[in-house]
Amino acid sequence: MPSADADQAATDRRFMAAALRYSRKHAGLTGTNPAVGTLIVRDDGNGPVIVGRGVTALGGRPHAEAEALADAGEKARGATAYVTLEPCAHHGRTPPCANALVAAGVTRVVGAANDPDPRVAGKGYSILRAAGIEVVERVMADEASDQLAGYLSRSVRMRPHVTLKLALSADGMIGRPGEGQIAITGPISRRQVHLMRAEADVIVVGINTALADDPELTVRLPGLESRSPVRLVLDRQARLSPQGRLARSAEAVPVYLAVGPEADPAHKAVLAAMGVKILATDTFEGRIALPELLEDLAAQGMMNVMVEGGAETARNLLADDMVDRIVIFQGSGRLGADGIAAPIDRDHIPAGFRLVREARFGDDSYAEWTRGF
Ligand code: AOF
Ligand code: ZN
Repeated sequence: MPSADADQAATDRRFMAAALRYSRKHAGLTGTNPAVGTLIVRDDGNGPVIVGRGVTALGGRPHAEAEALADAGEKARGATAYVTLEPCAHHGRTPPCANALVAAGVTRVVGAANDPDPRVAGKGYSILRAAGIEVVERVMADEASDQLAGYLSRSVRMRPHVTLKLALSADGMIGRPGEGQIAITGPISRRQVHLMRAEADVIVVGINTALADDPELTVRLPGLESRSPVRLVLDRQARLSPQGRLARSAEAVPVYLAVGPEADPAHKAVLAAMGVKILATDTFEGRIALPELLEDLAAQGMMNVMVEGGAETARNLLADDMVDRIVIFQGSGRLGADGIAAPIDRDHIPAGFRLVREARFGDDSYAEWTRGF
């Protein structure tokens, strides 16, 4: 017979997993605020039942706890709250969530990730404990930290979380010289990539990819078209073509161009007139200084960066140790020995990364590695 404690731990993990899944509802839609989830659960003798749920509202406020408590109403009294991030302790537009949980009569709080925001950082749990509430910390903390990686990275390291996404052929190529975009992976992978884009704040490509592939880098999934993030091209010399898809769509979905001091002012002016935002960036050893650029993006509120190519950009980011997650979609077709070799493949994942997910999308395989920080 499992002990009561083990039963409780299993129940806590089950509801925290549900809270984490539910929190994804607003992933990418909460500005600089983390997308948190809260479930209010009570057991009146017939087993635990969810009586209130909430996620951080669009734009970041109200917070998830306030939404869930409003949903639960009087049923929150005597209930357990599952929160994917430590409840806040500071006065924003609304009172601290920790105080709201106390006022609502919640008797037990189960938390996942701790909040590094200096206004919170342990104070949320202290408020709860001081009020006599039982607190259990760090339940499914790794999963929560993974989901909140962008927020945590920006808060702790002052830079966004960086995902490197690659589409590889079966023989480890990312394309063929001079052929632009060619289908390497199938339709299910494509939709997955678009979903990843929808949850990112900015998509990054190098200028060679922008010129060779003429990509759009938007979200083209039914119902999610408005979720296209900023598109950023690393373009030291400002070579982006005004005739290309990126420049031509800059009024509809923002395009940023990270340029070095040597970029041609006339060309910059042409692109700026089309709505492209020029980011004057430091260069280092003949290329855009990626750590500084990432810091700038974090200062602008960006938490999640997704890098879509090409090989040189990927190599530079890896060399600068700026990659936090590696995602590889691998198709079943071969491109041949004259293809462009992948900057990294499944057999050469850098030390410190661990495999966290594997899947099959139609004929393609998918694998994802992350590292903590
Ligand atoms: C929570 N629940 O759902 C979220 C929290 O600008 P403010 O006042 O909204 O504060 C932002 C901070 O609030 C953010 O840095 C993080 O510490 C916390 N986010 N806290 O209790 C939530 N999104
Ligand atoms: Zn709060």
